[in-house]
Amino acid sequence: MSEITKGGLSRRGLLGATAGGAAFVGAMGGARIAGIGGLAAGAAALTATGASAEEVGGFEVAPGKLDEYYGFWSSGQTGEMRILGVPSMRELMRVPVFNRCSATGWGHTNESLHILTEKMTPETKAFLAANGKKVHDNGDLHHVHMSYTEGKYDGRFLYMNDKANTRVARVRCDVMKCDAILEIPNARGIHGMRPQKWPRSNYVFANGEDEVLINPIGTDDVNDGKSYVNFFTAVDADKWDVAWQVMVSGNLDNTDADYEGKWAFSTSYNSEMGLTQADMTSADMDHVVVFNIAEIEKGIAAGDFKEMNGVKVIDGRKGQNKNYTRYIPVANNPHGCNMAPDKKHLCIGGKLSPTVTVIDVTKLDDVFYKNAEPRSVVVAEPELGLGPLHNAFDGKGNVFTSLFLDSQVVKWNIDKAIAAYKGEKVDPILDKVDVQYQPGHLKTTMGETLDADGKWLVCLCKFSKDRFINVGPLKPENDQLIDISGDKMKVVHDGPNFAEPHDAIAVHTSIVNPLTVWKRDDKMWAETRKQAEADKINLDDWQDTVIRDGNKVRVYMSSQAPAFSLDHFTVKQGDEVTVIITNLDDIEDLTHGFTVGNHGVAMEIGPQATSSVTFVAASPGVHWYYCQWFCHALHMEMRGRMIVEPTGA
Ligand code: RUQ
Ligand code: CUA
Ligand code: CA
Repeated sequence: MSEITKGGLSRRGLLGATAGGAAFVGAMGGARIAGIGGLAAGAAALTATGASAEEVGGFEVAPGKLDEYYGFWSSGQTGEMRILGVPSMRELMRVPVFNRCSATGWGHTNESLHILTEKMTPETKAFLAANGKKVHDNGDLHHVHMSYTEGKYDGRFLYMNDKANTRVARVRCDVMKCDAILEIPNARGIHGMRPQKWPRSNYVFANGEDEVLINPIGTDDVNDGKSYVNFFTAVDADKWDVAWQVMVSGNLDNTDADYEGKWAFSTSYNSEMGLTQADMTSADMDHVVVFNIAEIEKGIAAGDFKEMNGVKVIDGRKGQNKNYTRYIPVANNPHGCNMAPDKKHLCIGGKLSPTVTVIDVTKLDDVFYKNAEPRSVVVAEPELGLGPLHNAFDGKGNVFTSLFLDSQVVKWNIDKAIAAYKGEKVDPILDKVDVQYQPGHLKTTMGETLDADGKWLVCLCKFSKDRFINVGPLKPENDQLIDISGDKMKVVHDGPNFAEPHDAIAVHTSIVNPLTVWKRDDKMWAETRKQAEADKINLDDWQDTVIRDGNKVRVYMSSQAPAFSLDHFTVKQGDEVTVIITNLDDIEDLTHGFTVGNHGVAMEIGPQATSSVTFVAASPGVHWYYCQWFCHALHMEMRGRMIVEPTGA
C-alpha cells in the first residue's frame, strides 16, 4: 500500500465530516498549513446560516416549458458529452465522443470511425491492430468548454478532453455531433483543457498530466523523476492539428486562458517530478506555469524548437532563461485554475492548502520583462476552508469555491480578499452552504465568459451517499443546483448523474441554435458520398441498389417511415458488406435506425442523414434487420432480411 495509507488516510477519513478532512490534510502534510483546526470550526459555525437563505425559486420548469440555459456536461469515464437543461436539470441528450454508443452506432459506423481514426498516432494504430481493434472503446471526458469570440461564447463548437487516451475532441453545435478528434503526440493523459478566449478560440490549450520519458525506454533510469518531462499543447482549433507544444518542468493539472490573449496558465501538483504519491506531495510549494503566447509564437517562427513526432516543441523548462514560461510558486498540490471575468484575476484552488491564490495577470509583464519576483503577482490568498478545488464567478466580483473536504461551497469577494491580504481587517467570506457531498467542479451560468450573469450555480458533487434511494454499491453523482441570485446561496435541486461528470458549463439558449433536420450535403458523410458517386448512386434520391465489387458488397437503401427501400438483399458468406442508408424523411424528430440481428450492428440515421456500417457476413442463413428507432405505427414492421448464401452455393 502507499505511503498515504500508512499515514492514516482511509476512505472513511476522506468521506467524513471536517474532522476526517483535517485528518486527510494532516496525513498529506498539513503540518505546513497553519490554522486548520480554527478554520474548520469557523466553517461549521457558518453552515448554520443555511436556513436564512432567500427563497427565490424559479427553478421548476413546468411540463411543456423550456429551459433558459443549455448545460453541457462532461461524463468522465463514460466518455460522452451530455446536454442538460438548466435550471430544470433534465437530461436532454447524450453525445457519444470517446465511447462506443449502442444507440447511435458511434464507434461502429464508417462515418464515426473516420473521425475516431483520422488523427490517431501511428503508435496507437499499431497498438490497436495488435489487439484486433480499430478504436479505443473508452474515454475519460473531464472538461467541456465552448468556443469564444472576444471573451464570449460564440455557439460554434464545444471542445473536450480525454484523459484516458490523450485526446481532444470537438462537437459541432449546429448538429450536436462530434466532428473531430485529435490524439496529442508526445504528451500523456490530457487533463486540463480550455479554449483561448481572446481574440477568439484560435487555440485549444491541453495539459498533459502524466509524465513521459524524455528518451526511449532503456536509455535513462525509469525510477528517476529526472528522466521525465511534461507537455503543454496548443491545438490549432481551425486546422485541428497541434500548433505547438511546450516542454515543462513538473506535471500539469488544470489550465485556463486570460481575456487578452496574452497568457495561458496551468497548475502543477507535481513540481517535485515525484513518481510516488509521497514524493508528489513532499515539497512545501508547487507552482502555476504561465505561458507567454506571443513569445512562444515568436520562438516557433524563429526556429527555436525541436521537432518531436512531427510536432514543434519549445523548451520551456525551468532555468531556460527565455520568455516562454514563468513558474509562480503556490502552496503544495494546487488544482483548479479559473480566470475571473473581471479580466484581471486568476484564482488557483489550493486543494491541500485551505487557500485560493489570486494572481493579478496585469502584473505578469513585470515578471517576464522586469525580473520581478514571481510571487509579486499574488494579490490575495484568502483562507476559505478545507480542500478548495475549483472557482466560479458571478460577474459581480464574487467567487464561488468548492471545498471538497468540507463539503461546502464558499462565496467570497475578490476585492475584500485583496484588502485582507494587504493587512486590512476584513473578512472576504460572504456565505457558505453545505453541499452533498464532496464537490469538485462548480459552474455559474455564463460564468466563464464576460457575460457572467450570477443566476445559477451548478455544483458537481462526487458522492451522493444518502441523497437518493439506494441503487446498490455503485451510486450516482449529485449535481446540485444552487440559486445564487441573492446574497445567500440556496441549494434548490439534487441532480443524480451517472459516472462521472467532472465539469459543466451553462450557456444561454440565445447563443445555441441547432438544426432540427440534417442538411443533405453535410460533411459528416462526405467520404460515403464519394463512394456513392463512384458507384453512380445519387445519395439524395431513392436508393435500392446492391453493388458487388469482388467480395465487397455495397447495399444502398433509403428509409422513409415506415419502410426501408429494400425488404431483403442477398450476399455471400464471407462478403464484406457495407450498408449505406439515407433517411429521406425530412420531418423534425423522425430518426430511423438500422440493426442487424445477432450481428452487433446498429446505427442511427437522422432525418436527411446518411449513415453506413461495414461488417463481414460470416454467418450463412437469413438475418433480419430492423429499425430500432420508434418512428411510426408500423415501426415494428419496418424490417427486412439479409440472406447470406453459404460459400459454394
Ligand atoms: S479537474 S480530476 Cu476538472 Cu477537478 Cu479532472
Ligand atoms: Cu423507422 Cu422505426
Ligand atoms: Ca506537490
